[in-house]
Amino acid sequence: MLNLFEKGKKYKEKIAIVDEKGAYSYENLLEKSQEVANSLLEKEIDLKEKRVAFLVSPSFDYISIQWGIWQAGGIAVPLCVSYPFPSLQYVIEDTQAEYLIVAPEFEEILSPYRKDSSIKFIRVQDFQASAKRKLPEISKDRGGMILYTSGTTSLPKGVLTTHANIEAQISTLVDAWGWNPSDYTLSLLPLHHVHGIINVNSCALWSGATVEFLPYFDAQAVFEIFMKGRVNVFMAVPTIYFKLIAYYDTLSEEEQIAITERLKTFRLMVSGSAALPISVMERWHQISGHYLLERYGMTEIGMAISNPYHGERRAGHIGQALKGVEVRLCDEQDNEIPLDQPGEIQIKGPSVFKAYWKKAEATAKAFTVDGWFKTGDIAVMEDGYFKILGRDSIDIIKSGGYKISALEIEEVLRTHSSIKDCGVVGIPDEEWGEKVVAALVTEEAIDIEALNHWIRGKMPAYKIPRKYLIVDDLPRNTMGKVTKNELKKLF
Ligand code: MCA
Ligand code: AMP
Repeated sequence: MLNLFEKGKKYKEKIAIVDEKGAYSYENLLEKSQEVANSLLEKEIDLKEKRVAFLVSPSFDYISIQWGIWQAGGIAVPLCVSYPFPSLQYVIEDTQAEYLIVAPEFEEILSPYRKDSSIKFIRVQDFQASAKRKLPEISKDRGGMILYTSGTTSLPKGVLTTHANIEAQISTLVDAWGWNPSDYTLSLLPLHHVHGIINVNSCALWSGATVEFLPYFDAQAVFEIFMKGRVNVFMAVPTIYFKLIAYYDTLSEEEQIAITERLKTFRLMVSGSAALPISVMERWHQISGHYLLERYGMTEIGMAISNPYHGERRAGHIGQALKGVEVRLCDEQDNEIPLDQPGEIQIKGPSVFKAYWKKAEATAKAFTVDGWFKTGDIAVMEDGYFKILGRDSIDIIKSGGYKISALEIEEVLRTHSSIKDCGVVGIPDEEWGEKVVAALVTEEAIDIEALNHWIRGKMPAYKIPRKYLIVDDLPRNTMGKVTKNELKKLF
């Protein structure tokens, strides 16, 4: 990761970050992150890949801490600000984090760790200015970050990327999308996922650009920031574009004209993390004059396929392989097939993650014998552009850009005393991509409001079912397995 900090030194005086508290130069960022590194190291020379979990809202502090962990030789484990305690606990304990850095607003929720002798509880406000000291030399094959992703297992898996992986993920996009020091981006995506961490923040800061934080999504606030005239690069998930369009449509003609004029001056607008509906792409083009650049990626690989920066951005398609990323399509036996036939996307290249954290079996299963990463996404190439056709597992749901495991939700629902059995599926939804819904077989009458309240204490809001259906039994095949396609039809 050293290149990120080296590049920062080039832009010392420039504004790197704007947050609720103020504006910070690259020099401020380098100083603060060195302070964080010094404090973490104390008397040690190198954190040697110890896991450092941190729960900090998107801000200058967040980036300083992330950079500080990297510079001290630790593995950064960003925690999601909207998680209830059990979800935070899972990540902290699964990574065996030895340090927990906590912003004031999250001290309460993480207070159970305050007296835990196995973890060092550090308050953000306790980082002190200190004398500069030599920071460790970190080889790029060392672990740099663990992000959690849901999948076909009931519990999320930690995706371990090395400094080299992170660097490859950033530099590929910087080149492909023309990032440069005059760019100014708005960062509003959650910072426990690749989209916000790599595509937005890290690409901008690698390039000497400015990142302005909006720590929560709000359509009105987004347009207000746009109208200040600085932002020229914007990246978001399709749900956000949907919500921006809905809000724009409520404005007066005069306000709409002013916004449209402003958006036309942007350099780049990108959509990803889930399929961009053609209707959203077309409407956004009417509003902004921009064809959204749709790209395809995954926590395990960063970005792999992208519509061109220059050239036609084709609706309903994800584009071509990015430079440095090898892409092939395969049949179920992992044999490569021609690109004009539907097959699983498989990926190779320096941006592909190292391993699922402490899950050797899952890691082995995710790769072919000759080292290709199996994405589970089915695609085909049409006239030189890849198009996603679906996924190989019905148990993976994409809602609001978040990847959600149906199995994880089912497992939690089954722990409820009134629920005998259940089945969770994603059903198509214009705004969210898919909506999580659940069919329940219950022991007794169940109060849905109370159930909702109960489940919100156990998992983040974005994972909870939006609709429940009480059924006598779940549809099953002759083997007794729940048939999820039949289940979907019930909704
Ligand atoms: C929240 N709500 C939902 C969902 N999420 N309803 C249905 N489906 C959902 N998925 C409900 C909440 O419970 C709440 O209702 C209301 O919507 C507002 O919630 P809030 O959290 O405030 O929602 P929001 O702020 O409007 O969030 C929408 C959002 C957010 C901004 C689109 O979902 C988001 O930030 N998504 C981005 C996720 C992301 O970055 N994914 C990248 C991972 P109530 O008031 O009743 O509670 S993928 C990735 O990194 C790969 C590499 C890639 O390719 O990018
Ligand atoms: P995540 O594991 O959260 O990183 O999500 C990665 C998944 O998001 C991929 O495996 C795809 O299923 C989906 N995805 C990302 N970008 C796109 C896109 N442009 N179109 C369709 N699906 C996408």
